[in-house]
Amino acid sequence: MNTSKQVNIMVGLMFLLVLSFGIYFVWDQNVRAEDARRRQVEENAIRGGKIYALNCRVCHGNQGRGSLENPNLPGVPLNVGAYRVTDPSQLRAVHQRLYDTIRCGRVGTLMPPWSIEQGGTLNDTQIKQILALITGSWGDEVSYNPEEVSQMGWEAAIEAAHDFDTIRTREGDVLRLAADISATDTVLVVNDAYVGLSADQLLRIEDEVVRVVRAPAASSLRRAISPADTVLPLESVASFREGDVVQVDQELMRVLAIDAAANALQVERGVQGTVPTRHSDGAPVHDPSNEIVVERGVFSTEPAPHPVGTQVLNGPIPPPEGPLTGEGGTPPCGQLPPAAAPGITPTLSPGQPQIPRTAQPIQAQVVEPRDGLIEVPMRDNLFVVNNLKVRLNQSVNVKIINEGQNPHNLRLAGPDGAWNTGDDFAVPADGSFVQGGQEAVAVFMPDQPGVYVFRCDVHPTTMWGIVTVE
Ligand code: HEC
Ligand SMILES: [Cu+2]
Repeated sequence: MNTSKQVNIMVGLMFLLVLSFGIYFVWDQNVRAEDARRRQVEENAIRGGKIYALNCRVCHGNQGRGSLENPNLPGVPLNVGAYRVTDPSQLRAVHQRLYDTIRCGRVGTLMPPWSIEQGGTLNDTQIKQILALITGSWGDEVSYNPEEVSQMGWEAAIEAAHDFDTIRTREGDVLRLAADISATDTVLVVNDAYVGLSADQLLRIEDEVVRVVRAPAASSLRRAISPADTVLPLESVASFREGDVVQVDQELMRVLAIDAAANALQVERGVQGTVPTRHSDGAPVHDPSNEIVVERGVFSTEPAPHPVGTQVLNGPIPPPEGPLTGEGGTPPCGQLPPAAAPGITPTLSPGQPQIPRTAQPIQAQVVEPRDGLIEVPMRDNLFVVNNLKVRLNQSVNVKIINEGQNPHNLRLAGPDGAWNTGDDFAVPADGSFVQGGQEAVAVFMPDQPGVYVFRCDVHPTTMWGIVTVE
């Protein structure tokens, strides 16, 4: 082999080496750019989750499932697949609608305006981070996996809610059950009841919500006391009762009398074999039994047994009932309710649920079946027709047509007037929802005359109507 051939081979190899470095470099740049984009959308969705937990869960629920999570919540479900779109033009429309609603609120409902220029507390970036949470995409670019990103955001929201609701004990542990409770026990023993509970406060234990009936007696000394003092000056005597045994440091005392005017307890010192000692200013004075008397299964939850060690969290804050957005003042930007003919006030059959004042008006125009079919178009968020009339013992096909983008359904409370019971009539019949652009039919066979209400389970404060059976 001569030298020039060797040189040529060397040059060729060097060239290949340089070329592969170049390809690798470009490829690596792309991968890094892609990684950075993923991280950006994920981080924004997670921030959105935290902002959500702070501001929105009181109405839309800890998990973002609103009225589906708990019928007491007025907010619509936001943690649903329908918002996590993968089509770019659809994404733009969904983003715009959510953005307008969050910025401006929705007139005539409880949804308040959130943007700073509308008197709210969120800046534009924070609102867009909430959009990343709901849709799983950042900006108008569909993300690599909207479903996965949105779920990350909702997990962050649930975790943040848990953190906000955690109650800490004096030892720095979290508040927990110190004994098992059955579904009917009304006294909870906890690891430390000196955590500032008050009567009527709601607590959350797993999926159950309980209401504090009697908060454990607890306050603190307003001044230091000597071993001989029989008057305890307290910050508040409100939670104490005569006859209680209370604990201060290691000493137990019996409450003989309560002087509400002086905010003081008269006590017998050193009972049950304990020794009177000096106690300093600010020392906790409390019921040593660590018992909380509660009402079980409130806030539409079910009483259930809970094992020892289960965390006891601050419960949900009951959602406000008003004022409605835009009520009595200038309506905020956009989102005006659809112009509706003034509604009628129907006379419902006895026992039917009351139509909430946030509901769409009941139309004067009555719609009856044609060839055994009633069509009920729906938009975001209303029944386009909501005053239906059918014949007793005649089966009729009820078809709902979702012309909007949100999920909807139609549910009749039935003659028993209660939701989600055996005599309900629902479209779709299996209790699912109809996504935007889709429709569903179910056969309605009314066998009792009367005037019944129906609503959409996803929008139970706004989408309502009536069916007259005669
Ligand atoms: C005081 C209760 C309340 C609070 C707090 C609240 N919402 Fe709402 N929100 C509602 C109600 C009620 C509706 C339903 C309006 C309707 O039926 O059209 C709604 C509707 C929405 C919708 C429209 C859904 C759709 O497509 O129809 C979005 C988005 C939304 N809320 C986001 C938020 C966000 C984000 C926050 C927190 C920053 C928040 N909401 C806080 C009550 C509330
Ligand atoms: Cu609906």
